[in-house]
Amino acid sequence: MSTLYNQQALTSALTTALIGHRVEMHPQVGSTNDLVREAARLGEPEGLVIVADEQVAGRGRLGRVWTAPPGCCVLCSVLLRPRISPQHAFYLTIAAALAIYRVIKVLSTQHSALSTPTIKWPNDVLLEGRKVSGVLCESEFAGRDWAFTVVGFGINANLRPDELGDLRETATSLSSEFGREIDRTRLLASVLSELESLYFMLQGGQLGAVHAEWARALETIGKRITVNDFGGAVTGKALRVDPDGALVVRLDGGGERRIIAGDVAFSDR
Ligand code: BT5
Repeated sequence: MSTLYNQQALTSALTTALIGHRVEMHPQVGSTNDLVREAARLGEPEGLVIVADEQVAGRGRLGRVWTAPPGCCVLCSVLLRPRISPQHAFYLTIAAALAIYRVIKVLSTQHSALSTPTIKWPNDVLLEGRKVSGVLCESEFAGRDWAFTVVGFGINANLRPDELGDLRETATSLSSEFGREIDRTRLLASVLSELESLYFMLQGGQLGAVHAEWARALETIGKRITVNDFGGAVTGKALRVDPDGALVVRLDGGGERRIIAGDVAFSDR
């Protein structure tokens, strides 16, 4: 039986104080991140949540496409107006990935055959080594001040492997791994609750604790990787993440490189 996934059901399932004080749910949008950004520019207070059943222009980072067939995934954006220093903008990505990771980890404990989820630096949540969720945070600044961040995330909830098309090798869904339909309302309400508690930790200055939990969940550390940095591809061993979220790689050719943004692939060489 399909469970209800609409504005009223989500509003009643929410246990948050700030995130979701206003919820909009749309059958079809371009990108939920765009709608939240427009509202933010018009002065919308933080906490707005916009959800769509389908996106026709869903985005990943660096202009990549986020693919999700209609009616089966979680596609959501949240407006936040952090009071911490703009130099910590990356912590919103950390918090969102961690919120999703926490919820999927709890769900996966009911399935002893599955390994626990992991986070692939910086923003992918993986289940059984495949991407089940991605995070896209977009921030705007006013001078030195942090005006707002749109925290967007997609979670593959009820997707059959054949619906993943070309992504089949690298992506998965919760329903494929758990072998049952996922209640998207409860899933999203739980993620928003975790996101709020991590956001409150950040606002309260507990950046170190949030960073430490994220770092522990990263599967990337200790592995041999190739990462497409802005300056080209580099290969080496992922050593650690710095406090600003940068990935530190010991290069095969010697020396260390701090990677600020890039795509990691595991390398056997
Ligand atoms: C992300 O980008 O992973 C961020 C995805 C954020 C999507 C949400 S949905 C709500 C909100 N509104 C938006 O418009 N976006 C946000 P990135 O790390 O760049 O990963 C993108 C790559 O992931 C693509 O190039 C594909 O290889 C892969 N991909 C695309 N769709 C996928 C899916 N459904 N599941 C797994 N992988 C996917």
